[in-house]
Parts: sequence; structure tokens; C-alpha cells
Amino acid sequence: MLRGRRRGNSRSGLAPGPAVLPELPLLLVTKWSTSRFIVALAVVLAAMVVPGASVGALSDPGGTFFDDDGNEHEAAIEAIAAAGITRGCSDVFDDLYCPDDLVTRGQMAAMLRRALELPADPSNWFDDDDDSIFEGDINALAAAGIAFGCDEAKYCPDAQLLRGEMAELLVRAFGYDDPGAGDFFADDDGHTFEASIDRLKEAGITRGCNPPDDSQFCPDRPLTRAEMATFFVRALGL
Ligand SMILES: [Ca+2]
Ligand SMILES: [Ca+2]
Repeated sequence: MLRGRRRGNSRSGLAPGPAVLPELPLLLVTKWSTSRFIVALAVVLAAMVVPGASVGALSDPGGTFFDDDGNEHEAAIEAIAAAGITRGCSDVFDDLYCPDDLVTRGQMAAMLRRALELPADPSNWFDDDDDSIFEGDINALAAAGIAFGCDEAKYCPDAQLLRGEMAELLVRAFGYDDPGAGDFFADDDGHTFEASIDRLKEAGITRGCNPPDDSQFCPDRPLTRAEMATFFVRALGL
């Protein structure tokens, strides 16, 4: 699960819902619109009166997640959910994706491990992830030769994943080895991950970061969970 890694600002700026029914988790009351609150209330009440009814059965006609509705990456987000690559970011119903949150290196490890169905590895590859919920994913990724540290013996699981790092991880994960004409972007010249960025471009996984010119890749920029979904869709052909 991607639990507990949601940034605090993902809950801000939203109108509070009805201040009733304290047995419902507070985050739901503050997060959801009134209409969704009513739907949730109905399901909760059904669960109270109908034996076997499940609150987890709550679903949104717009797909798995509520918070990606209308997002330009919504189709990609739903596609990677259907493929089992993400389970969202919700603490309660697995119905939130937090599309605007920035991807962390730990989250990326989990998504890549699920995408590649990598087996567990008993080795302790990094020291700084020992308390991370993503340690198992990171170890699996390292054993497969995909994960790389942010420093010696460190993986920095809570650090934001940068686009250059993403390129390196995807190239290692999916084996893109053709650089094409090379030097597709001007702003990565001499960058640690320039060779992988060019391979990612040649494979058609990235177009660049400044459309329509797309002459730059922005290798040191973080990326959102929504953007990451689209990269996975392209890499996996979903
Ligand atoms: Ca470790
Ligand atoms: Ca270049």
C-alpha cells in the first residue's frame, strides 16, 4: 500500500462536509463532497443493517478513484489500477489516488515491483529504508538490478523521485537499450542520466517537458503521481 505517504497539502483547500456522524472517519467528512458523503453514509448504514454488506463495496461510477475525476491522466491512473500497479493512497477505502502528490522513490519502487512482479529478496540492500513500508519493494528492485541508491548504502525512500532518476529506473526495468540518434534534449547535456533519458525518448516513453517544442526533459524536476501513471501506461502498453 501507499499508505502514510500522502503529503499534507493533499487534504487542504477543500470545503468541509457535514459535521455529523462522528463515527465516520474525519478525513472522509473533510475530503468528500456532500453528495459523496451521502453515498458513503448510505453504504455505512447498509453495512449496519444488512448482514455481510461491506463498506469497501463503495465504488465511484467514474472509476476506482474519486480524486482523479477529470484529471488529464485519469485514464492512465485507472489503467494502472486495473493492472494492479497502484492501490491508491487512501487510508480507508482505497478510493483516492492523490494524483497531484509528488512520487517518492519508495512509491516508485512499489509500483515498479508490481509492474514487473518481482519476487522478494532477503538481502538488506540499503540501511535507511529499514523502517519504510517500501523496504521489501526496494530490496526486490535492488536484487533485480533496477534500484540504485541516492548515496552509498542509502535509498532515500521518502525523497521525491526526479525525472532523470525515473528515466534511469525505467530503462533498467524495461531494458530500453537503443539511444537512437541520441542527444534529444538540450537541458540534460552532461547529466548523470542523459544516456538513459535518450533511450527513454527513443522508446517513445517520454516526449519532453516543454510541449510543443519538447526540446527539454527537465531531468531534475519531480513528477506527480498522475504523470507517473502515464509513463507506466506507455511502458507497459496498457
Ligand atoms: Ca533496508
Ligand atoms: Ca542531451
